[in-house]
Amino acid sequence: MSKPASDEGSSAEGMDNERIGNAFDEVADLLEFTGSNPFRVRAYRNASRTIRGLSQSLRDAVDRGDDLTQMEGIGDDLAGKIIALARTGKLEMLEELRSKVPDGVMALLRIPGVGPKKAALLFKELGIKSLDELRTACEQGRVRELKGFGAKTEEGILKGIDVAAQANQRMFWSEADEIAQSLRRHMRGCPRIEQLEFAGSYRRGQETVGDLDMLVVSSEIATVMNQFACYPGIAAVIGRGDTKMSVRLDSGLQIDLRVVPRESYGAALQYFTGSKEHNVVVRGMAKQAGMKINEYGVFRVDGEQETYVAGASEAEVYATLGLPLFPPEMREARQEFEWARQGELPRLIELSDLRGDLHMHTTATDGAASIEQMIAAARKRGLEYIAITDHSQRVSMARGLDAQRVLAQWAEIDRIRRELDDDFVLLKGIECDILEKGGMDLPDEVLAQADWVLASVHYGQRQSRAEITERILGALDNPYVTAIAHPTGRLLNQREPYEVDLEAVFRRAKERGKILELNANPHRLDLNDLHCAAARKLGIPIVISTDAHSVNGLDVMRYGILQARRAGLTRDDVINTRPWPQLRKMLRNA
Ligand code: DGT
Ligand code: CA
Ligand code: CA
Ligand code: ZN
Repeated sequence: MSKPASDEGSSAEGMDNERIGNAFDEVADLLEFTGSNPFRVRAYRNASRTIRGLSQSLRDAVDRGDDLTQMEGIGDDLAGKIIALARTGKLEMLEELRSKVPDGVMALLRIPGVGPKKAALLFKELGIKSLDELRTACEQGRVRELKGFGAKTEEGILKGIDVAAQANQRMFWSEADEIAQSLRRHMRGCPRIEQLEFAGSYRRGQETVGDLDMLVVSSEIATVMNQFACYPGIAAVIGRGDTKMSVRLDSGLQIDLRVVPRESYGAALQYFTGSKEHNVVVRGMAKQAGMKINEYGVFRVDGEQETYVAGASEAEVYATLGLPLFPPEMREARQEFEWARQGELPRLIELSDLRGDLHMHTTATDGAASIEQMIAAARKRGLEYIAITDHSQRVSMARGLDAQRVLAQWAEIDRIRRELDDDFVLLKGIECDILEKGGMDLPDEVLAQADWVLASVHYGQRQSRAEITERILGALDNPYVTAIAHPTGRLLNQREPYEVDLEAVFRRAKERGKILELNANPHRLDLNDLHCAAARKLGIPIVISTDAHSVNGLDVMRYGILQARRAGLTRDDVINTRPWPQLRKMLRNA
């Protein structure tokens, strides 16, 4: 067996053990679905289990030309398929099988209790090709008529369809975080764990998470896995091998556990934190330096000889390449290597840098707490100033404020201010709608009396790109508007951003000295990380706001901070890190 021309190419396009295992499982599902010989189906399932349980990388084994048939359950045929998958990432047979089965049918397999056989029956007998079609068939009572189904199964399927539909979606980071924290508490019940960390997109603070990757250092692997297996809320154990175990929770989230030895912990953490793109660059640098880096460690390569040089901590792994310990949020192969070359990473913003919150609602509109309650909660969280920004009249569902009511609220704020200590500042604000036809929802004479005016689009989100862009540019031209709130209107997993020419918005914001909001609500998080980075480059100030509608709503700030860190923002890029006297001067100059 000859070595591939370039290691880098093969690993970038190739697959690791998990992906090869996934491919074999899919082959097995498809074979079973198409009514293939059960022995053949089982051969692929067994091979998948063997591969997932391996403690070494198949990619490396293929590179070295190892004899794969030495592995349990792997004959010549399967060995050939592993080589193809490791080298090209593709398997001809799998492509062919996929082409025989309509898209969507395999989604039926995600329903708990529906395997390939039942799915095949649903397809052949009722012509069902998607989750939606299956839901309709269940509701019409057609599924219970099938042989081996019955009313109970039908009911179970109907429930399971929602689970399956969810399994397709990436989870909000905030929800994944709750699970990660509860799982961490659960794993504390196992005294044999030396280290535990969650890697992957979760650690990088991505706004949504595909699955959770948990790393554990322990010498007692079985004990750790047994503890994991009894975590409440596990719907199924997907696989359990020598060092790796995967489960799916009732919520649909998959969790991969890897148990690694102490000397590999840093290397594994680095590898599984990713991103993949970041790791490709790191591996390339290692190669340049005559080294090799993988999830087991950093190795000096000397002909056939590989000597372990580092791996216990991430810092030492990076240090062997002369690289700094990148904060996980930076690891996207965007600017981090350039920063490292220049000798210094930016000091990313932290939650404790924030001194104020400039977007929140009260009982005057759709909030659940009074102004006084919001003040007390903000103080408890260490803030020095807040702006009350209730909705304007156009948002009638939230009983938005007309000119008279907002002026009354500001009079009340003046009264409260007189009772406040000097160390806390309460601002008269408003979240004023940008009307569908353009223009602001409140007259200029009213806006002129505010300390802080947010402008936002809530209605007419389906207008054309030109119309929406014009509306926002118009708001930026208004001398009393301070900032644009949630500038793209997206709701993660639910609503796409509205059509808007953000470049034009950024240019105008820059010209007019306006501020753009990063909304910290974990379901919004607009601007996204790339937008924030672009704003930073242009020197447009960002405000990170909670948009709280209750006292607890103030706690979402940390999600906004994560997003800001992914964008590379520092304290200086975010205006609500400034003490109030400084911020006040900035707003005056604006
Ligand atoms: P996710 O789960 O879709 O939100 O995203 P990640 O980044 O958590 O991806 P995941 O769970 O597939 O893998 C975790 C990390 O492991 C990933 O960020 C980098 C590393 N990794 C996984 N597979 C590969 C691979 O085939 N090649 C390389 N270089 N790295 C990989
Ligand atoms: Ca992941
Ligand atoms: Ca994973
Ligand atoms: Zn709001």
